[in-house]
This record gives sequence, C-alpha cells and structure tokens, in this order.
Amino acid sequence: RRLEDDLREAVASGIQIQTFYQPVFSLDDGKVASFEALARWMHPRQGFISPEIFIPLAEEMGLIHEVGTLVLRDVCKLLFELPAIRVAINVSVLELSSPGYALRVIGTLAASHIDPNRLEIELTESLPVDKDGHFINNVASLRAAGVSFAIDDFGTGYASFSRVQTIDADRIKIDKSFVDDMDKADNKAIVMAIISMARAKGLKITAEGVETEAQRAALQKLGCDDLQGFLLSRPLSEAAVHLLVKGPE
Ligand code: G
Ligand code: G
Ligand code: MN
Ligand code: NA
Repeated sequence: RRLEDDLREAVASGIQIQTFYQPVFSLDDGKVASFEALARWMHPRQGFISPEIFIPLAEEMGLIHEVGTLVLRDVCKLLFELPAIRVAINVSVLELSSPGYALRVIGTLAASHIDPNRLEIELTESLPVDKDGHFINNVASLRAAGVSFAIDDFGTGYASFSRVQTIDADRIKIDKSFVDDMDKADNKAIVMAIISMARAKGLKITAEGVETEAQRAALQKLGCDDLQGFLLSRPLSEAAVHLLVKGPE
C-alpha cells in the first residue's frame, strides 16, 4: 500500500491524526503563556509519522484542509475545557488561500463559544501566496474577528519583515536554527538584529527550539518574550495538558 492511500484513510477516519500541544513559557514569570498545537499521525503499522512528512504530502494531495479541520476541532475542545489557556495552530498557506477559510474558522470557534482572541495562527512561508486575494481576505477577516498571527520559522526561507507587514502579524517565532547557532559561537548577532527589528515594529517575540540552559539565559538577556523548546517541555498529549493546567485531581 502507498502512504498516500493510508493518509487518505487516516484523514477520513480522523482517529489516527492526533493533536499534541507544546507549552510556550513567558520569560516574565516563567509560566505557561500558551500552547502550540502539533499534528501527529499514528500510523497503524508504521507507528508515528512526523508532520514534516505527512503535512507536505497532505498539501500535495489536497487533504491539508481536512487535516486542519481535525486539528481545529481538537483545539476547540481543549479551549472549551480549559478556559484560561491560549493555543496557536499551524496553518498552511493553502488553507489560508482557500475561499471561505476564515468564515469556517470563525464559525467553528463560535459554535464552541470560544473567544477568537484565544487562537493564534502560525504561518510559515513555504509556498507562494495566491494572487486572487483569498489569502489577504481570509487574514483580514480572522484579524477582524480577534485571531492573532505569528510568523513561524522566522529568518528562514521567505519569512521576513515584508511578510510580517503583509499580514500585520502580532508575533514572530525565531527559528530553531538561529537559537542553535547562538549556542555554538558568538552568532548572537543575527538573533540580536531580529529582536531589535521586531521590537521596533512592536512585535512579540518567541524563540523556538530552546534546548540548553545557556540558550535560555542568552535569550532572556536579549529580551525575548516567550520561549519554547525541549529544555522547557516536549509536546504533550491532551491528557498531559489537563494535568499541567489543572494539577492532579
Ligand atoms: O511537531 P513537529 O515539530 O514535528 O512539526 C513539524 C512541522 O510540521 C512544523 O513545521 C509544524 O509547523 C508542522 N505542523 C505540525 N502540525 C501541523 C498542522 O496541524 N498543520 C500544519 N499545516 N502544519 C503542521
Ligand atoms: O515549524 P514549527 O515551529 O511549527 O515546528 C515545531 C516543531 O519543532 C515541532 O515538531 C516540535 O516537536 C519541534 N520542536 C519543538 N521544540 C524543539 C526543540 O527544542 N528541539 C527540537 N529538535 N525540536 C523541537
Ligand atoms: Mn509552528
Ligand atoms: Na517554527
């Protein structure tokens, strides 16, 4: 069987695609500021398949919309059950370029009685933006409803300050590759430049992929708002998020 057939089946049944949540910590008080929802594919024979494999495949196959719907459904359930938290979802440019995407998201939030301010959309510039305006219209509608936007993997590929301006983003997420470099040598210069430019534009700053105490200390000193990475927490199951937020019952 081809992986494509398995993915089509997984998406149709829903249950093999699961959502994990990686906590993001505020540097102000060290508390959990939000969670990033991350899709996981629990393949019945091959075991766990990384989103780095199946998300691009879903994009090629036109299934990314269904994957996004499954993740958003999980996220709305969690937001409903835990009224104090905020969650960020990763959204493909293909989803945001699809007519009616914003209305579907806003409708799903409304049906679950969830304040759109509790949802953030992380956008990676891996694909070109559509030319017929659907992307911009969706972003504008979501922003008007209260959904915030972050530029993911900032500093890589097409993610740049022009992208920040186009979608009027609230936040940048400094890519793990820069955080890694910071540790090795005196390669802090890039991170410092990103942070000072982001500050000048009034953007919130999250650093991703923080794995060492040295990185944490350096990023704190440079003035990041939030940190995310294996040093602080791996992505958690829904049950583990409940335990973290509410404590053992
Ligand atoms: O969880 P992990 O670090 O392995 O994720 C790998 C990549 O897959 C990341 O770039 C992440 O943004 C992306 N990804 C994870 N979950 C989703 C999702 O629900 N939708 C989209 N479009 N991308 C996702
Ligand atoms: O592209 P995006 O930022 O959405 O990717 C998130 C991915 O990065 C997730 O798959 C998550 O599991 C992974 N990740 C999060 N923190 C760390 C970390 O500290 N180290 C490594 N290697 N990966 C991380
Ligand atoms: Mn992300
Ligand atoms: Na990222």
